Amino acid sequence: ALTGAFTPPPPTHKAAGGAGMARTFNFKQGTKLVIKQGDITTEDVDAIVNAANERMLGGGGVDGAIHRAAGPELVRACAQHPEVEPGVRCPTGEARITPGFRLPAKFVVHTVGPIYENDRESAPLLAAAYRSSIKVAQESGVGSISFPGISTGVFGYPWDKAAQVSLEAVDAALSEAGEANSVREVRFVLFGQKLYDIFVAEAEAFTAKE
Ligand code: AR6
Repeated sequence: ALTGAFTPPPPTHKAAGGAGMARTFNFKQGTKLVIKQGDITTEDVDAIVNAANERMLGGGGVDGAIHRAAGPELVRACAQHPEVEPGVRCPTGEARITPGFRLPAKFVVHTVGPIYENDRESAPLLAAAYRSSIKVAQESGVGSISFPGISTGVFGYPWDKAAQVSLEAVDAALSEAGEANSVREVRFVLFGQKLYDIFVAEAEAFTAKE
């Protein structure tokens, strides 16, 4: 009765449950896609993406972790971005870039995902956050970039839907840039195993579609 219940993990799959699990895929225009479990603040890439809020002066979750690891210079660099309206430095769906200061990453791309309301309103805003992030990264010649699961924490986006929208948005942004694309590797760095598993499943379905 248990036949087929156990499938050996693929070679890139490290011990189940352990931090450091990672799977590698490819977007159709050639950029490498890595899905991994871990802490984004330790990523040794050109840029890490922060799931910020519109004020852009820090917060909880991954935002708090990035500000703690980058040091107090980060909030000062954020504050230098002008307010586009009172209290808003980065409207939802847009992105801003700063140096990474004490982080291994050279840059932090700050973006703001939506507070989840419903798919019709929230999906275009989540997609815009990813596309804007890729765009500002490309403008700085970024070759490798790590994303957290934007909006999957306090902003409450359902995880399976977030994974689908996120991967499709990055794929579209990379394709749109054409020859001008500098981004050769995109990583999703997910904190917990459940979100990691959901992103892996979506990447498998997504890359099989192409
Ligand atoms: N590395 C990777 N992922 C992390 C880390 C980390 N060090 N820490 C948390 N996560 P959230 P949001 C995951 O709530 O939903 C902030 O207060 C976390 O498990 O950080 O976009 C901002 O200032 C979750 O999967 O961001 C905003 O006000 C994901 O990162 C608001 O939260 C995002 O969770 C943004 O909400």
